Amino acid sequence: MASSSQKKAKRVLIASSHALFARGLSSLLQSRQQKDVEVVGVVSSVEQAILQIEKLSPDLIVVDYDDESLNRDEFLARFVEGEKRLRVVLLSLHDGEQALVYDRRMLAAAQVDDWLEEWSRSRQDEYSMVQPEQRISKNDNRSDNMRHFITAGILVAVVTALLIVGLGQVRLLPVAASAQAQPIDFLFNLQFQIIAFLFALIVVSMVYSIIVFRRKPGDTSDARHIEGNTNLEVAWTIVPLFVVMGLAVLGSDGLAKTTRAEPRALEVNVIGQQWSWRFEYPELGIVTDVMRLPVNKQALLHLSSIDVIHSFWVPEFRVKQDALPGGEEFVRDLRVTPSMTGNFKVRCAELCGLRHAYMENDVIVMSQEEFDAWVAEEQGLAADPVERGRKWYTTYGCNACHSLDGTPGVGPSWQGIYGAQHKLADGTTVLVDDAYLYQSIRNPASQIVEGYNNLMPANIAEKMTDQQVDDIIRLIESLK
Ligand SMILES: [Cu+2]
Repeated sequence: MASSSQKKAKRVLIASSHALFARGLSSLLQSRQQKDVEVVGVVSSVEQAILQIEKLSPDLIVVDYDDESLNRDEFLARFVEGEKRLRVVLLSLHDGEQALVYDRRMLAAAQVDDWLEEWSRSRQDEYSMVQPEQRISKNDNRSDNMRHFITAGILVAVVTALLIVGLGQVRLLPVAASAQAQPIDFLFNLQFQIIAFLFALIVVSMVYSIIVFRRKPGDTSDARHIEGNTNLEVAWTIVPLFVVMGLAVLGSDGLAKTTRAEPRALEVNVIGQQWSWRFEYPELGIVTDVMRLPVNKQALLHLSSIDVIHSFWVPEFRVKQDALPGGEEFVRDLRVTPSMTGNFKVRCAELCGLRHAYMENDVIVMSQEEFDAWVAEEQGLAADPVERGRKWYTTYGCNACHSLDGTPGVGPSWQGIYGAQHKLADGTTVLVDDAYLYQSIRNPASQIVEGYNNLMPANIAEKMTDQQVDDIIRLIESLK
């Protein structure tokens, strides 16, 4: 008659001599909305429990672990191992955060009700009790989870697509103008897409959780305690491992493609100096400050520097390489196959001093015919020494520091200095003539003009012939 209702509600007998324990546990169970748990009585000793057990017929005895006056072992011996076979839980409510139960597991307070629920469910199974409400709510949970999962998944896909399409509109990279740019851009875009997905995955999960799983008004319960999820942990270890290994394979392939050598490449010595570039075509006997390259033909650049470390970088070509000082053994090679004609700029990508930001020279990619025409023109040099001097002035980068029109620069302007008296840093005065100019070009540190620093590279004229130095002096003379 009363048996069915007895089985439905868990009848709990509390064993504690502290009134606060019974009250605390009751309110804990109530706050957990354990409506099917009923506290049927409170006892303060094993003897009392034995007396009450028939009358109250509890399903569970909760023993106050911290009550020194109780004999815990006796409770366990009599009710767990004895013929009664009751469930006994030793529970410590020492602090509000954790409840310590008899099998020594640490449970968060929030887990006590899970634990009780689990217990009641296994009991129901024992008695073949069917509680339809509970089954349905479990199925509800599962379909709820699936719904959240699918919704968040769709949002992640949408945000990823928006990021890729939206940021694809922003020109992050300049036009790709070399064969080497293809594998580099491919990898760049691939990684960009992966990063867009990861960004969406993290931000969507976060925002979705903040909005959908926020605490409802009046809900004071704690969240479910989760120990871990092995499947998830294995997945988030294995998946990135394969992604990174895949990227390593693609990266090696890209590196092989960008460094692939073509047999008949055009050789160019690229020399960086503070703060200009010089280009020598050893097979053609041309020296220039504007790099000219024929389209669709690989250029093999030998990079070096005469002073500090510079870095050769034409963003449209994508590839970049340092130009190091130190002579032959420090020469670095870089291969570029221009894939479209046009005007570009080489800039220095290594902070190299005062005018680093202005260390730009023109790079012109032209058709093979135009290139051949330029070579022919360049090989027949001008007859006028001043004209030639003007050429060496830019070719050897003098223009980086010395103006021709009186504009002050890092070094003295060349305008009007020939034949004048120069005051030197050591206090002496010198006449600017051929001998002085020759000396200043060949050995810049020997005589420093007052008000200027010793910045001119000592070996700047190493590659200049005496004829070229003389051409420059004739240019200076023409600026009187
Ligand atoms: Cu530089």
